[in-house]
Amino acid sequence: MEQTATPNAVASTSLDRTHPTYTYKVVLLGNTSVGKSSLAYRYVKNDFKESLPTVGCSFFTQTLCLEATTIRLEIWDTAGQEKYHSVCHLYYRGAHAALLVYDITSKVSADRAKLWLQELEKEFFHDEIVIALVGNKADLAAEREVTTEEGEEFAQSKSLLYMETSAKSNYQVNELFTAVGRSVVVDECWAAPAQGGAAAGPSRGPAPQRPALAAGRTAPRA
Ligand SMILES: Nc1nc2c(ncn2[C@@H]2O[C@H](COP(=O)(O)OP(=O)(O)O)[C@@H](O)[C@H]2O)c(=O)[nH]1
Ligand SMILES: [Mg+2]
Repeated sequence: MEQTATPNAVASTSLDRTHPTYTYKVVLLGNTSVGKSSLAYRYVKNDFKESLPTVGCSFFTQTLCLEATTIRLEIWDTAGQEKYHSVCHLYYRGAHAALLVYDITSKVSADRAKLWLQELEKEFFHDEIVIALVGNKADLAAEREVTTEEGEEFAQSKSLLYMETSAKSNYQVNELFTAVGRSVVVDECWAAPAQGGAAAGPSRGPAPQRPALAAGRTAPRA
């Protein structure tokens, strides 16, 4: 795990100069204990621990190979400050994607995910950030309080990506981050079409006329 004070995305060049590697910031949001740290740990370390240590504002990095490009995801995890609903602006700043995580066995956590979405809406314009709604702990289906349909419908109504996952049983964790990575790349291509080159990814609803990126967001550079 690394610590950083430089959240903004950067473009670097891999050894093969025809394949620049872009770094995108992905923030994890959601109530305490929904499995945010476990999802990051599963994705980056392919492991699961019943109890993960709480470290200060930290991020994991993971390289993701997509069809036409290689990107690096900088996955930011909270230090538990969500308990007090006090996730600060610096945490969000420059984020390209946010994962709104809830626990499928907790209706309360799903309701709170909607509040986290409102927080994000205060910080970002709608098309400025890729947002995925994530119903974690899918392995606990017997204790389910939130149906897949409920999650799906809410996500669709807000044009969010949607996926159920299990950090514990490694269900759809890679798929989640791959879908988010693809969506971010597609968004950046909309923002800077002349510098395109990314493959098409999953859609978040009808293709809109993309507005320019707001200040603080960095589009890929060749
Ligand atoms: N059954 C199950 N437990 C999980 C899963 N993900 C996390 N947990 C457990 O839920 C608790 C909270 O996980 P953690 O990742 O620390 O949540 P965070 O507070 O959102 O970062 C821990 O006991 C984890 O072992 C999952 O997919 N399935
Ligand atoms: Mg945590």
